[in-house]
Amino acid sequence: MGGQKNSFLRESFLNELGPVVSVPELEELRVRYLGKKGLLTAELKNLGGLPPDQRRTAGAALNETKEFIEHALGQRKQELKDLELSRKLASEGIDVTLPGSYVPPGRVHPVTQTLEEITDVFVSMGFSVEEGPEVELDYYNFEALNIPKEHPAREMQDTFYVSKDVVLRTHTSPVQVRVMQRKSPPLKFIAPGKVYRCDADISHTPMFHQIEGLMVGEDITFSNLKSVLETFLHRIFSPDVPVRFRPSYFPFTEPSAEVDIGCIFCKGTGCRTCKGSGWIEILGAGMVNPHVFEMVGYDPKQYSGFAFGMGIERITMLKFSIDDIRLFFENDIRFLGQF
Ligand code: 2U9
Repeated sequence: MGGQKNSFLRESFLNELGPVVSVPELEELRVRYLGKKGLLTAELKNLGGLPPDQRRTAGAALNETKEFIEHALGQRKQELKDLELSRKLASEGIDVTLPGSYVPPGRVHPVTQTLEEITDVFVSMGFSVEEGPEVELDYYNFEALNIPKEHPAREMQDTFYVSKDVVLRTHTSPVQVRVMQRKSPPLKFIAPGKVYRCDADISHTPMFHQIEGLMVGEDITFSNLKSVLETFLHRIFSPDVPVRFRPSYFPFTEPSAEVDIGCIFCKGTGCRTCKGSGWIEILGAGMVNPHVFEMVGYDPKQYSGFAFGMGIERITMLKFSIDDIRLFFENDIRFLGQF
């Protein structure tokens, strides 16, 4: 009778164990057999009702069945855990032989490349680098540079006015004024940065980049200006490029000059880029106007200096043979990726 019960219990347990595929299901099964109200527990409780001679053998048999069930549960639990682990390993595994996903490398913007290259040349000649605000007082942008309110130069530069007295700087020259107000000569620095003019066509954008330079001391002459700019142009273009100075006019320099290089495309014979002249204008320059020195409190009898300015986009266009300035600001990576 007891033996039949035991083999029935084992058999029904094994039938139920067969389809168990998860640890929670296994726990349910354990409770059904070994829990407080479990099938085997109920049989154990029934032992008390048996005569003492049967109780011992039936008890021993039930305990054996209990051990059998516990062992089977433990074994299946381990199997399920192993299975879960190998599934996890398979799903989380990394195939190190797969090709990586391609991340296209970024590039330095061509205008920034030129700006850095020009800056490096001047730094190598002992110039330091100064910066200043892009939203500037009318005073620093015009007044202090010998461009008074009624001066025609104000019409030459189409300006973005923020208010009556505040403008987006039209050149980086206000940086030089601010530095001169702060420091005493000798001075030798460049001022790179963004400038703004209300102008837009194939060779003008409302924002572009300039580098201006200033050197002030007791005996600074036009010869110093010539040698610094010739050295610079030879370093940026080529050591044998011809350089020429033409007389010009700027309110903030006197005398003033425009600086040309021999056309780098036709070598001076005349082409579309140099409009047949054999020369390309690259810089403006001159000796600082004594009025500008007076405005910042320098004695023009004691100090002299030279200044120069150039547009970075224009130089970048020449270096990379680009014919439309607007390409720099469209942010088309098919264009930018070429430089
Ligand atoms: C101070 C005194 C003098 C800066 C100068 C130029 C000549 C010049 C243009 C080149 C092309 C501007 O980007 S561009 O349109 N610049 O021709 N700039 S001299 O002279 C200064 C600056 C500051 C205090």
